[in-house]
Amino acid sequence: MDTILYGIEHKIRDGVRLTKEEGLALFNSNDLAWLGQLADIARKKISGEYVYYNVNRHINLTNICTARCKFCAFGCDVDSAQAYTMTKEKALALAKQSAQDPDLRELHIVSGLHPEWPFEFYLDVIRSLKEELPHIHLKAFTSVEISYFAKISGKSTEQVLRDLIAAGIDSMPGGGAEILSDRVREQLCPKKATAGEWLSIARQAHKLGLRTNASMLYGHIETFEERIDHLIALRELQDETGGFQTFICFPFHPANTELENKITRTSVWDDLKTMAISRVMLDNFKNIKAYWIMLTLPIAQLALGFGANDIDGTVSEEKIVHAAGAKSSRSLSKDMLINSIRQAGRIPVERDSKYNIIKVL
Ligand code: V47
Repeated sequence: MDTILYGIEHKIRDGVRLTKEEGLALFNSNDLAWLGQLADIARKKISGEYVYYNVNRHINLTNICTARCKFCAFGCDVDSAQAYTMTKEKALALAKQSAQDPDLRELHIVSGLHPEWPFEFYLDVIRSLKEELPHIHLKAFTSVEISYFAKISGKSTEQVLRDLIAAGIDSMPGGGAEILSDRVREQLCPKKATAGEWLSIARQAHKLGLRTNASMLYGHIETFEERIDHLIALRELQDETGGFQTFICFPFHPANTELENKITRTSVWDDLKTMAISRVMLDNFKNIKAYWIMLTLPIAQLALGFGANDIDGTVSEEKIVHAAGAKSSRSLSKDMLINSIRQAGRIPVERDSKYNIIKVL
């Protein structure tokens, strides 16, 4: 084994932080079983044997989006045949229907950047959901949406966050980070928040007491170096604020996107490598999520041996990645999640949205 790889193994065993060069050396290594072992060592130290899941529902208020990112098959123009919008009443009805399940704990709310809706509409939706379902955690709006709300309302991003907190959001999901590189964003998503803006909004949210998630969309035009820089940018912000709850890596799904004929779906090899490297680089993140919707359940289960300690939730009605050809189902029962965790030899734990334990199974 190369000396650099040998040194990395020692560092991980001793709990010492890896450098950018070491992260890159891991991406350039293809000893997947060894990488899995390293990630497993780090995972055991940081988060133990529990694997978390929750009971949640996604609500996407609209797919009409002014950003039209090249990697996205969900967003569309106002006059597209696929375009839809939801009224506040419709969102409430969906939420109430899901809340008939007494185990439902979280609504995950993200949407396209609608060209005409005012910020007040989003506040109104959140206020009504909170009023009708005060026991449900509202994980709503990415940093990209916060940046857009600031633009359409003329408010600062800090004021937008304050207004949303007053209306009832409890945390923010990790989407919209994509790759935190201006080069990549200029090519793929020039019309939305820059890398610096995404990070600065996450920082502001953490300072206001909101926990947020972080993510990375990989397997498109980014280099390994850009993946590592992305992970290090998140690690540095986490050192500063401690406000990230979970990291999630999203394998790019090309179907129905502008990149469809140029890029193929990531390999399982890359999915597991990226999961393992994320775990060992992000030494200050307690939770690394294997999002079964994007990975498929069998790969999410394998990912539990490559650093992951969370498998996301029951989801019900995922739309974003299914628009891009995802092969997983759109939702899963709790029993399916629990069985997959047990089959991997780990302990299933139902959690709430702040990682408080509801039930150890
Ligand atoms: O921000 C969009 C990604 C994200 C594609 O925080 C794509 O707990 C793959 O943020 N192929 C939205 N990925 C999903 C999201 C999320 C999901 C589950 C849990 C959490 C959480 C957050 O999906 C987007 C973008 O990065 N995405 N298009 C695509 N074609």
